[in-house]
Amino acid sequence: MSQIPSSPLEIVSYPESEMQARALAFFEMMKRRHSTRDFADKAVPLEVLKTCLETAGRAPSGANQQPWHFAVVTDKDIKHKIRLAAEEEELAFYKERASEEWLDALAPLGTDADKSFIDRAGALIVIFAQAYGLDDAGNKTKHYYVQESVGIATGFLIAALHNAGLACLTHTPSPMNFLAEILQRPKNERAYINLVVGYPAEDAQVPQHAKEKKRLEQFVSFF
Ligand code: IYR
Repeated sequence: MSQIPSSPLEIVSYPESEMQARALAFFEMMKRRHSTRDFADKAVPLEVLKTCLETAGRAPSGANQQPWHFAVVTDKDIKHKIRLAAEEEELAFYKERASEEWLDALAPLGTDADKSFIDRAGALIVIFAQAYGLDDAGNKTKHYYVQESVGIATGFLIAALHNAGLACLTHTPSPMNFLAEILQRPKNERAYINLVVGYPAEDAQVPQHAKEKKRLEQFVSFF
């Protein structure tokens, strides 16, 4: 490899038995993660969100360009504005835009155009993908593997939030241009996911369908 400035990789190695115990403990923790639409009407600690966002910011990305922006919304008026704009799109989706096939696929989840959980949940983390960069002079710079990079960072964030004891829902109204407008994001950014974050309601439910996960043999092959 060519000589580039570098520093040692800080990785902790474990004996094999401990590796497996740690892998299992993480799996047991992540196994309990499910999206929910039932949130408690309760503020979430900003400090916890910030720490989880630090984790998201450590995701690998194309050419380390980190082509993401996370807009944290806890202001009730802005959340409400987002709820109303989302419900307008969702109404059109459920009434006209969605194909029969799509509605059939969603039926076991029981979703509809009611997005009142946006008002209740303590925070929205609206994730934006930077389709291209803008240098100091305002010129466009190319970004690589944007969707992959933002997807990985979102995965890091979801795992971090769950680990901290918060629930979330990946909400993807379509189209979601209204998010960039309301949050006044620059023209190189596209809303990627509206992550609804909060304490779960005491009786928070998970649809049975969401618990039906493929077995390892169904989604993994070894060569
Ligand atoms: N955006 C709509 C529809 C929806 C689509 C998929 I794919 C889902 O997994 C869930 C919902 C909504 O949020 O209701």
